[in-house]
Amino acid sequence: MSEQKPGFFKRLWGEIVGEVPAQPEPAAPQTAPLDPAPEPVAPSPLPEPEDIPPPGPPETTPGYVEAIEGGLLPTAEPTPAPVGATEPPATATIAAEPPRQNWFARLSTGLKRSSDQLTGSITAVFTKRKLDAATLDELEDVLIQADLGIETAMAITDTLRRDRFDRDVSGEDVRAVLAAEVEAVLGPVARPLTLDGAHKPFVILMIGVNGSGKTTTIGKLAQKFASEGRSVMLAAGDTFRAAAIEQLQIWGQRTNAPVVSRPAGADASGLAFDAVTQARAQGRDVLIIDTAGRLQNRDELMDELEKIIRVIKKVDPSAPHATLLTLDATTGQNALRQVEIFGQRAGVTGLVMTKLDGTARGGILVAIARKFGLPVHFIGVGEGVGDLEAFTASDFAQAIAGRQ
Ligand SMILES: Nc1nc2c(ncn2[C@@H]2O[C@H](COP(=O)(O)OP(=O)(O)O)[C@@H](O)[C@H]2O)c(=O)[nH]1
Ligand SMILES: [Mg+2]
Repeated sequence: MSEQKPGFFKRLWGEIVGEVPAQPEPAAPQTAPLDPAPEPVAPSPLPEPEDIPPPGPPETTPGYVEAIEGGLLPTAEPTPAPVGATEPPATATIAAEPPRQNWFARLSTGLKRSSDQLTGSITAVFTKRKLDAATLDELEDVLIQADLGIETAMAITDTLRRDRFDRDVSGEDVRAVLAAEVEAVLGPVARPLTLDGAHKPFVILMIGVNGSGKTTTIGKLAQKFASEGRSVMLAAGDTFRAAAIEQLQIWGQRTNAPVVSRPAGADASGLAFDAVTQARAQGRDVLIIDTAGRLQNRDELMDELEKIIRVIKKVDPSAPHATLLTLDATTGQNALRQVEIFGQRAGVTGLVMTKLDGTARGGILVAIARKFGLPVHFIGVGEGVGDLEAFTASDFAQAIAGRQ
């Protein structure tokens, strides 16, 4: 269990699994597969005002892609702004973090709803019943609906069938088997992000579909690295909207990290080049580069990412040293496609799963781990600067299995 936040994983468990048997989240992304192109990659579940599609064209134009950035093509007018790193002004207005009390209250509310459902479904199925074929089928359905993946669901039911068939089985027995199987799958992928000090700067490229949590995760990472005594620089590589640049600048102010930016509409790879050059000249330890996720089809998005990577390599052939893909846990099965496609084109080195605080679909991480074996470095559990947890297999397994 998390020592810093007692009870956190219990709450997380409620969020992840408690809702599973009753009703899968009505998350649109599941119906937005990456294929066939130019199908949606994934809609932003939390669109910012500028992301909301205007009435008319998006709905009426056949094939109009809404997935990335809610269907909006880049419309931002370039605004005059100086090129280069902006040191955070000493008097910067720092957006206030929501009080922790509110955060815990929100989680508690979620837990109550989840645990009610938990009592009403999983426990009802497994308490004081002999384990028979019908029970195993029900369990398999529950696990598959939890997005754990068919292989993991079958591994769990196979274990129970082998060890407990025709014997009494309790919800706790089932949860123990679930936890063990999930931990076995996640153990090999739970690997910390190691910053190799030989690279100065250590360049991290943050990629992922729009709304998946790239910019927020960059802010959280900047804070974490700064608190470890590293000097951090950020690059506002999502150049499509002024608001996206401002969002990163606010994180820069909060975390005291200079932000390299160009006016909205500028070429992202040129900005990345400048950023690596400046970070190197200043002897920064870490440079984190934000990217857009909203180009109108995935080829264009991937082309831009490839170009950014090529250009970065002109300054440092070994960079980027980490390419982190953010995945929104609420996206469900579509996350598998995102890993596949971003992995093919941009060479993902590690994953960060965000929004595990507000979903019943965190099981997808297990399916992703089993299929791709990519390192999972962090999980995002809220919007605040401190809401990034290092990923540990046993905590996650205990949480998703609802064990103390
Ligand atoms: N609840 C929750 N919200 C998050 C988390 N990470 C990001 N968000 C929110 O998700 C929305 C999109 O995040 P953003 O970082 O802008 O995504 P980007 O488009 O990939 O850069 C914002 O409203 C964030 O505050 C998380 O771990 N938990
Ligand atoms: Mg962003």
